[in-house]
Amino acid sequence: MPLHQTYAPLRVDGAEMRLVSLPLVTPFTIATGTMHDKTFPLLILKADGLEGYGEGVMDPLPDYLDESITGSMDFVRTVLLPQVIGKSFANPAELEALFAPWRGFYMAKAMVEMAFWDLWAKSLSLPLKALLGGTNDAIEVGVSLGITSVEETVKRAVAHQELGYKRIKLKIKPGHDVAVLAAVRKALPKSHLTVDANTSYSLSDTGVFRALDDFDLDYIEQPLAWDDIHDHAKLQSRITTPLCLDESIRSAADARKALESDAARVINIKVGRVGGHLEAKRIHDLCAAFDVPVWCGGMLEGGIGRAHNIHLSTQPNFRKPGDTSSSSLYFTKDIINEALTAEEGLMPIPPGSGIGVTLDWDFLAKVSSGIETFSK
Ligand code: OSB
Ligand code: MG
Repeated sequence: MPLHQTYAPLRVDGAEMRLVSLPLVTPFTIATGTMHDKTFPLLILKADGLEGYGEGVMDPLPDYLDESITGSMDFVRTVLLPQVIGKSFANPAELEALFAPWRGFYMAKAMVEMAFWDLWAKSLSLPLKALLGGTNDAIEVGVSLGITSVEETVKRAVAHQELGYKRIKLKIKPGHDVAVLAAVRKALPKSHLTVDANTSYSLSDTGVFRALDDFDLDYIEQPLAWDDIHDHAKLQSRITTPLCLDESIRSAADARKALESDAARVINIKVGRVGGHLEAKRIHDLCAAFDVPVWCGGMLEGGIGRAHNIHLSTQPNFRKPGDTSSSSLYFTKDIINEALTAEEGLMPIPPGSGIGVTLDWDFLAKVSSGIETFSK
């Protein structure tokens, strides 16, 4: 079903935005810091008695990319929602076009756009994946393991391999790289292994990446600065392991530059990072044209963001396992009624229209603050 097709317009009657905070089962450490809980804005858009859900992936402070929860929520409240509420849209592209003039705020735009996709899919009684052009009934998933001691990392990598995860991703940072890989590779000689440096190295560390070439990694994710595609191309020319970009790709235009300059041979797509499902699809399609595989990254999402990621990952060029692992690895209790659980590394697509999951309102009330309502 072509996305530009005009359907009966859907009028957005109102919205609700709140902040949700869930404790993490285990603290999650990456090169830029440690998370003890997951705090995120949840947006509900309303139309025709239906509700569409979107989850923001910005962090409290701008340490992954340049958005923060308070800054982005203010932008949603004062700029984006007034552009949407009381207006009618025939499809997500019409809504996206209204946001095009604004620089940055990718995650803020994505939260609103994603909620509209869910609402629109529900109004058409279709699962989101059908509207995105997805074909799979389940998706392959891996797991992302935070930084801990070498010994603990080996234990956790082996345990997740035994659970059937299709790929194990290890977070690295300067001083915590070659030795941890040597130990995990020894324990798991055949597993698909990758590393994610979250921007913590520079070109002067080329020796570290040459040493990592010995461990048969599927790819090395985002070793260099978040805004530097050029230096990634230089690094790729010096090593054999494929590079994968995460933070550096904010748009299909960025993806084109990375692909044309051989700065990435794999791309991690996160809907929030690129401004929504439409831009995610453009990147997906462009990578397919270059015969470059993509996979779906994660930001430790709650159930709403996780369900969006699962539908996104059904598109055919998601040819490598994503980070959308079981929500029970992160939370003892999630804000949705349905369990999102991978078995043997396969995550089923939640059935039903839209993203296919429903909010546990009683639990949500206990973990929410600052509920705001918007209407025309
Ligand atoms: O770089 O992919 C990343 C978590 C928080 C911030 C950045 C990243 C991550 C992850 C975890 O790797 C992915 C997940 O399990 O959701
Ligand atoms: Mg990453």
